Amino acid sequence: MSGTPRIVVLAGGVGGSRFVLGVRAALRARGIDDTAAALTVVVNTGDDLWLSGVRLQPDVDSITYALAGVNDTERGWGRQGDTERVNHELQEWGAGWPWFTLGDLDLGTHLARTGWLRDGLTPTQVLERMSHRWDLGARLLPMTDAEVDTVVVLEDGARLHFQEWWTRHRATLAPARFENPGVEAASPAPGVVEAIADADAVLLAPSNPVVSIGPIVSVPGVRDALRSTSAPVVGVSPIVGGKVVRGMADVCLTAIGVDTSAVAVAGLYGARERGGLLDTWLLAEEDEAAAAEVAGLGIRSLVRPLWMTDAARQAALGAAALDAAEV
Ligand code: FO1
Repeated sequence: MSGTPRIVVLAGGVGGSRFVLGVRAALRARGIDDTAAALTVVVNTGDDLWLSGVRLQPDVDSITYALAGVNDTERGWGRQGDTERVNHELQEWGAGWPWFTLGDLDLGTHLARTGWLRDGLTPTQVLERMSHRWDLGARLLPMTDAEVDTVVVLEDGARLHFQEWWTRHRATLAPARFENPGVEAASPAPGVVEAIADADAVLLAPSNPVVSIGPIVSVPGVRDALRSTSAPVVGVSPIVGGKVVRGMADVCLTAIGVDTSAVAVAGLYGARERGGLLDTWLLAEEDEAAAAEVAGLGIRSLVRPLWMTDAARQAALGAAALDAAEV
């Protein structure tokens, strides 16, 4: 391919940021210096919430911090070397949630964002402004400018914000279903549909299929854009050897009646030639035996190492995804 390729990645938080780092590294390795012109990341905002008067965007921030190199790689969220003075003070006031930590540096991000939202900027404009501080090497777009949070409905009908279910209860309360109130009326953020339509490759990061990729493709217009783009759509399995790589996606999959297997997640996304989302599915070497079953779904499968445990492996996976899309 001559010129700058246009790559779109759909991504959630931790798995999403590692994958985006890998794609950025793979683009650089191909001699593309201006990766920001090549790489657009459509980020899940279904995890977002208001807390203590500020707007939190956990997946947006995880990806921003990771691309900037200021993320806490141990915890997987928040800023490296952050302190918790303000959080202690909030606890003393009985404000916020006692089981949810807002780091001091991280709070600076939330305050800046909230101020700009209050000034009348849209979430897309806020994210654009936030992208100037560091050389991220990617353009970040929220999936929508609408506030579409995720609600977990339990078997007994109780309703919890996703963050309470995930962080406080560590996904131990059996969910009956997940809801994104307001998503039916939401529109994709400006630039999302255009980026997908004009892309040379669309990549689905190995993020949680239910609460990260799920909300993005639930925004009316995104699924149609994925189905109609002339770009190949390549997904990366978040399941390796029948286990989630990180996080609690298995509980989410069980709740919607999908097995925790690479084939079942491929089936959830479906083949583009049969009205679904995928042309190609990258499967882990551990799941090689499932390749024929994926092919039976109408999806081409490629077996590749999917562990993203260091920068070299992230870059190799990014390169594998670009190769799969013939970029
Ligand atoms: N995750 C936790 O497990 N505990 C926390 O106290 C916590 C605080 C937090 C603050 C800001 C932020 O952007 C993310 C935070 N996370 C925390 C991560 C987050 O709850 C989830 O991991 C993601 O939403 C899932 O993608």
